[in-house]
Amino acid sequence: MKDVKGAFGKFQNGYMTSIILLWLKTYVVLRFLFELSVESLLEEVILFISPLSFSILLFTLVRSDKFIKNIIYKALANLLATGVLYANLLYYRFFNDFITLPVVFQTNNFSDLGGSTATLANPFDVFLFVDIIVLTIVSIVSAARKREPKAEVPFKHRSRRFGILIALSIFVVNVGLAYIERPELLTRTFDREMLMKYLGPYNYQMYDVVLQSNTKVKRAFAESSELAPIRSYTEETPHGINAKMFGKAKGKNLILISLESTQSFVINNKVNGKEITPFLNDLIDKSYYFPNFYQQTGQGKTSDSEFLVENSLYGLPSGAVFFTNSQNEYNATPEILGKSGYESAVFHANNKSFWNRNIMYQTLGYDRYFSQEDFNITPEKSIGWGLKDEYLYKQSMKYLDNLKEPFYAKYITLTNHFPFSLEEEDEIVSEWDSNDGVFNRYFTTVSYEDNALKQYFNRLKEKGLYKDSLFVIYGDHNGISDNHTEAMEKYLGKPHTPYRHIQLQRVPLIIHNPGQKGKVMETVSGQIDLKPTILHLLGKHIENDIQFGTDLFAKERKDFTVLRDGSFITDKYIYTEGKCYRKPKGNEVDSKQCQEWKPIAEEELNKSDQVVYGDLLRFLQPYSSNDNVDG
Ligand code: GP9
Ligand code: MN
Repeated sequence: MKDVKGAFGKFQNGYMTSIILLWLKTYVVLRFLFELSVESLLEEVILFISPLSFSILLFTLVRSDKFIKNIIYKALANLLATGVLYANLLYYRFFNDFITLPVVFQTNNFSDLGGSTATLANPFDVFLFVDIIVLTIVSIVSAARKREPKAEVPFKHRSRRFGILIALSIFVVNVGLAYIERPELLTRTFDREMLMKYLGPYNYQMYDVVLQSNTKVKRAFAESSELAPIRSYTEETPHGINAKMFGKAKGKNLILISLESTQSFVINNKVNGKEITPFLNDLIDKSYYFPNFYQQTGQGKTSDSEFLVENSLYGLPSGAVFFTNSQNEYNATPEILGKSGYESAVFHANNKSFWNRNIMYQTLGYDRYFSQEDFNITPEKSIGWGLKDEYLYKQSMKYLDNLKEPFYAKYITLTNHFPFSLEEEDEIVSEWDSNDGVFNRYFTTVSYEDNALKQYFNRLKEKGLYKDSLFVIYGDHNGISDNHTEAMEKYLGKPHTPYRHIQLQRVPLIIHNPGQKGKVMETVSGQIDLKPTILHLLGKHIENDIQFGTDLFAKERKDFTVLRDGSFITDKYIYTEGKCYRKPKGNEVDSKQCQEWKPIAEEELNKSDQVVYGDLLRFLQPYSSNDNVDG
């Protein structure tokens, strides 16, 4: 009890008052001056408590027994915290985003901001600093009144420890509640807006510093000599070129469509007697279709798939590489195509800071990013995660019109995202009838996605853009997790085994070059293979690059692909959870059968991780491209 008194008892020292004022003013700014979407009572509670732990910690750490020091430290600490808060507010008013370390070092961002500070600042902002001034004056006056300042109750070590303990406990409760809303928030990062909402500005800023410093440390220990063995490894794998296919779509626009949570098992399949994806099924008959194409994402989900596709590098074993390594040097597809005169743009109607896209897309070399703020999103046009796919496509047309041809346009769809909600009027197939609502609804949103794509193709045809474009359409990752195995078993009529789990990681890949004949390509492949495939089709072969994938049309490519958890698939076997299974029945066989591939799979992932952690592409000579390879 004495500790409680020691830590909090002396209001006149301004300890508690400072804590409460910083907490409350931060809350008010968070809640009313930033436009954070607070969607539930729990989110309200989290937002309310989020600045408290840091407030306690800060004033506990700086508290001193000496009157003058106490006054000065308290004021400086408050000024620092309020400064961070205010900097975020100004930054938000300009960029509609929060400060993260990489942008602090991008000088153009801050010079933009600096030039506009006068317009961004509001006279009422001064109230953010009023408490500091008032508290300081009150403390000085009360100090002056005391005859013997040293008679102040000393702030014992025990009391400081107690204050820290209270701060940590509140932090744990804060994070615990945040995890109820968003499991794995700290390991996967997700979105700056979410972090700000769930951690408060100070904890968020500290988290950001830890995350970015971790990356910097790993990078600092990397040396250019690490590059040679990795290059010789990636060059060992045949990066063949199919002479007949090379340049098949030369000069065309590239339209890449990431189908949210779309797995291959829905292709050419039915629900309640109706085709689930009639448009894709038709398109497949006029395209190259890859039934053995696997998703290779990790915790970064959609963003990992983007990373794999654009760079032919794997995402990381934990966290989202879009957050952890957004400042690396890459040779990504948009940058490469940009050097050949392509204008590149991404269309995705979500918060731009989700998966750190607004930062990462600059690094990857995109010219434009059309995000939530560029679309007209109304409740009628939205469902689940936001703008319905049909409006994403529809509203993108005017932007597409303004892109210089040839262009590279990437669409990231959203409607087929967990929990797969759809209004009845948008249902093309009806829900399936198991006990599992999520699984039943999945068919309706996949079918909606398929139909929206059909409308998009019609629009492109009307505009005359269809024939001049190469289409690459792929599923980003699985949508039905192992929480729905019972329904999946019932639907497929097959027991769920580790073998089946891997086979369910197949996502559709359709490469459509208008006018071509359809062909089913059985090669075992993954998202890692898309970059060389696309570039070769567009007639670009990149020297001086590190790519772990292989052109899907190359004659000498091996039937082999590795998933992020180390599982792998060959033409005959699947290896997962330490066991080897024979295709196509999935019976377990002696693990020796898979043995020869195991070290290759490990090496593949390790080498790619080494490239990313060490930012090794910065040591490469600038790439050269050879447009006239004839195989
Ligand atoms: C978010 C969207 C979905 O912007 O890409 O992300 P996911 O949860 O699928 O990774
Ligand atoms: Mn996704």
